[in-house]
Amino acid sequence: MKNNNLFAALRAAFPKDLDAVAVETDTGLNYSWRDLERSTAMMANLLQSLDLPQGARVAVQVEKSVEALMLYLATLRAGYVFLPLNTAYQSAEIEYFIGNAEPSVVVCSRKNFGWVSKIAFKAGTQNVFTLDDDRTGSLLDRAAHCSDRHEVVQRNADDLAAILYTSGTTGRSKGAMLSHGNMLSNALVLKDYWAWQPGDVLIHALPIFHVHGLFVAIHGALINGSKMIWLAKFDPKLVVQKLPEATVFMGVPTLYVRLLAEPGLTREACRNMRLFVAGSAPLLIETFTEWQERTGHTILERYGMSETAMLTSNPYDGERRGGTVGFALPGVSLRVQDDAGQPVPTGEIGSIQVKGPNVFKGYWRMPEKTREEFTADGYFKTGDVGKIDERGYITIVGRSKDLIISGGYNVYPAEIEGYINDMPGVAESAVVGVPHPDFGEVGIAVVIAKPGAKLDGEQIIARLKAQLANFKIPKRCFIVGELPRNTMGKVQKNVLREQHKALFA
Ligand code: MCA
Ligand code: AMP
Repeated sequence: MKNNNLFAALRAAFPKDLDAVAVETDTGLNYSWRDLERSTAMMANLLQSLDLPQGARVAVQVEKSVEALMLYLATLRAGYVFLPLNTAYQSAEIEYFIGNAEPSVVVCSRKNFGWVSKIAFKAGTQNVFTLDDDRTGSLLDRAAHCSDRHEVVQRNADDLAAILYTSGTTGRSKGAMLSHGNMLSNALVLKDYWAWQPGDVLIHALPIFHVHGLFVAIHGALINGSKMIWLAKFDPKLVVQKLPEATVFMGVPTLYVRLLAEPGLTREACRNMRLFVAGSAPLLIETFTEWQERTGHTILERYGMSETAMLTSNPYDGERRGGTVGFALPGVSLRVQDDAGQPVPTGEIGSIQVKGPNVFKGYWRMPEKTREEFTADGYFKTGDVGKIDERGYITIVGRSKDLIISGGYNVYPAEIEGYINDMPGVAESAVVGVPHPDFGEVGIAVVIAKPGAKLDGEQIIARLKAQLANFKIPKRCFIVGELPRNTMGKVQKNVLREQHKALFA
């Protein structure tokens, strides 16, 4: 029987020479393909020795490191479900994810072990390991005693491989369940569509707890047997320095904006580069054009979601049109519908819906929510609003979901408003996204005080910082007498966005 474990496909693409460099780090370490093979075997054996139930979740909140990458691969290899968590999440956020996902294994950094393990044990997790970005931690200590031989566990295409939490527009985050088949189909399509070649080298500069860095970038390189230049953190100077040794780079728009601020970004520096990919947030046409002028390269913009991995892409050969996200990828059906559920004419705006082998299996333990997000004929409602021009290029013009994308991270206003509304003296609040030169968009808060209460914007921000991941914190907080409302009494967020649109201009 064919093994549909995603790891089996990635493993099969390793080059013949297992001693060649697979990952080169910014601290001067070289990991060979054999290292990846052996270490993932050892970690997979460790996980399997824990006697975990079928479909057990392995929740991981650790700094970026090659060992963290190995842990992801080992989880696949052992047939368990990987649950990556943003390192910026604080205790309330982690408590929710662990409580909701009920992982059998939690891996965290040593400095967080005290509070993370408390949360994990309370939720019934029996195994909590540490892993730090200096190749230390109890996970590695334990794995060191395990065999480096391991047979990849048999998985079906529909078996779960990962759960990615994506915040809900109302209430709490939903776990998008992705299968081995979802991810492998997407990786294979992109390998072809972006014309990955022998000898390609990827600069990996993104975090590894979201689709872009974890799936698009890592699967892309591995399924092509390509070396990665692994940067623990995005550092524009270091990226520019490494460009001559690389052929492929992937980033959210903020990374391109920051790279353009580097005088060293020249045609000469990009002489060996083949492909620059952007996504996760809208790429401004100014950035697209300036990049072309500075480097001679045309950024390829693509569009995707946690629930679907990649959906559309500008072409590799053929015109890459700035401001568009290109065409639906092979195998993806994409349509634009009006509110009545009818297709809109070419060039007109409507809701984007998609279907394909990459579309997720539903939200973890939320069958109702899952049903709501699919149409009767099986299309997933992306919550993005867009149009398709006469040549078939798709443009995202907005979002029907109330979501701010800041530097490639999603911020859900409802979540932040909930925290602000719980503060003493607050009557109501509204969080909206406004344009920002570096992050593309950032959140700001507009707050009304209860009668007689005195509020201070700075204090509200300070309180939020103590509770939430840093990227979610509104960059400014205004105390006002009233919020603009429509005749139904609903807050007009578009009016607030308009009022504050020049705040960071
Ligand atoms: C950091 N800060 C931010 C953000 N990042 N504020 C708003 N939005 C952000 N994204 C703030 C911190 O709160 C902090 O503020 C200050 O900036 C410095 O923090 P630091 O962590 O040092 O920032 P940085 O290292 O400069 O990070 C910026 C970054 C990072 C490199 C652009 O945000 C990043 O890696 N973004 C990529 C996200 C990503 O991978 N997205 C893919 C999602 P203070 O000092 O006040 O505390 S996958 C996806 O969306 C789909 C499927 C897709 O299509 O790919
Ligand atoms: P997430 O679920 O965190 O992966 O975020 C997915 C959302 O990011 C999508 O629904 C879009 O709103 C947005 N997105 C991703 N890529 C692009 C892009 N190239 N242009 C505009 N929006 C994008």
